[in-house]
Amino acid sequence: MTLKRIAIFFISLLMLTSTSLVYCQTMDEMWDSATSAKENPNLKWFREAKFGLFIHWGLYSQIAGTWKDKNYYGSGEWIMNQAKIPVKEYEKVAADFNPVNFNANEWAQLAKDAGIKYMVITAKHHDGFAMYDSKVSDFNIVKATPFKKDPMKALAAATAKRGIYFGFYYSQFQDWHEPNGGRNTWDFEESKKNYKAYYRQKAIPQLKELLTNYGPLGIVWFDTPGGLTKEETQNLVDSLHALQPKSLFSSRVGQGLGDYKDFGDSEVPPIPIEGAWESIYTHNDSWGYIKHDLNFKSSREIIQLLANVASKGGNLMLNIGPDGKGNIPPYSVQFLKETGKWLSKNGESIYGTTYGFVPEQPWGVTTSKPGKLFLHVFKKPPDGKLFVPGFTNEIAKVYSLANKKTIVFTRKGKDIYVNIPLDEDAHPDEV
Ligand code: H79
Repeated sequence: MTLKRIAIFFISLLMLTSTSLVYCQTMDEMWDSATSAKENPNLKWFREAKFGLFIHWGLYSQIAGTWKDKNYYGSGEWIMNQAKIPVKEYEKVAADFNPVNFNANEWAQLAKDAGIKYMVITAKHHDGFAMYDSKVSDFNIVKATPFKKDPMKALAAATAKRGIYFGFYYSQFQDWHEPNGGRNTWDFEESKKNYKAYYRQKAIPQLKELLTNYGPLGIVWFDTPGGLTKEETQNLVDSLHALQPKSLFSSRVGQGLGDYKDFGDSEVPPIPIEGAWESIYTHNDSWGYIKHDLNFKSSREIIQLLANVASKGGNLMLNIGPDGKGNIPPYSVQFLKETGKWLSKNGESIYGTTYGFVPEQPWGVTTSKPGKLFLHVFKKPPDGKLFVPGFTNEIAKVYSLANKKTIVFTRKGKDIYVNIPLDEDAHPDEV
């Protein structure tokens, strides 16, 4: 038996500038078998991508969380529902929606600089407003607003140019604009609704437009299924897959018929999960733009979230909510760029990895690649000795990923202790 050696990387996630990672090499065979299971070949890019950008952008971005002098919190894209705004009044917002600062190349370049590998944007949220040129319903950005252009065309081109996979979010069941759509109970009586008619007249034809007119899509991201049986959902999936055979469908298409799994909104599973999956997170506390919500996660928090999700084997799709003028909130721009800087040095510990075989520790989490273990250190132990339990593989080398400096370690039975350098991060709270 040949014991192949391990290299351990050490990344410190304490400071942006000195994120440390420990890297180990183990038996290649062990890792090969872990990834040999046959799965949908279209999932390969998705499993390696690790970092996606979710964008919630619609008429609610123009409303920005305030309706009739009352501020709403939580989910800006829900304001029509929360304030029970009648369809006729909500429609009027379109006359003021003119995102003149929207710049597809800037958005796509920000994603690129942030180290993002795929982007999913709301083509239609629960409010029923189409953010693209739709022939199916006039309630869309081209017909109903002074902007008159299709931003999705430009974004599809700008992402393709940069090698970023592009996808649409589409609310297939909830549609508060339509008498037969799901969940508008303040304008329309639930008992009189004919969901099938809504699917036939709006949702399916619009999905067909989106899957036909915007080039190859990486993902179609469905949300909050309803109103269809399993068989009807299967028919929907089949008819859409025929238009985009390689596109992945999110699990919220319903009835267990998605290609990969999404957990609840803003949820990371506590232990590693097999198979392709994704965690979605808001950057502040809302998906859609709310001007009084400035509770943005710092780049350090984003990086730790990304590492944490990767350490359980999944992708992080982080959301941003551009405003009604088409500006991405400045904190999102800044913190995404800082995340990208960290990834440019430490990306090897994220992209193409899977969960690490050392479970979550008080100091942080682990990810792995064949022959390598990455220790993501969020919190350095006060004595500078990082305890890595149950580690019996032969170790070739332990070093810092960012600066490649070799790090000393000691073995005690089945455990190892890695001597990580103590630096300015030792201060718990520098004021
Ligand atoms: O698009 C985002 C959400 O709008 C959507 N999924 C993510 C990706 C979503 N649809 N439904 N839900 C989430 C669950 C609904 C939660 C609610 Fe509420 C709790 C609705 C009313 C109370 C959240 C808080 C929305 C309004 C207040």
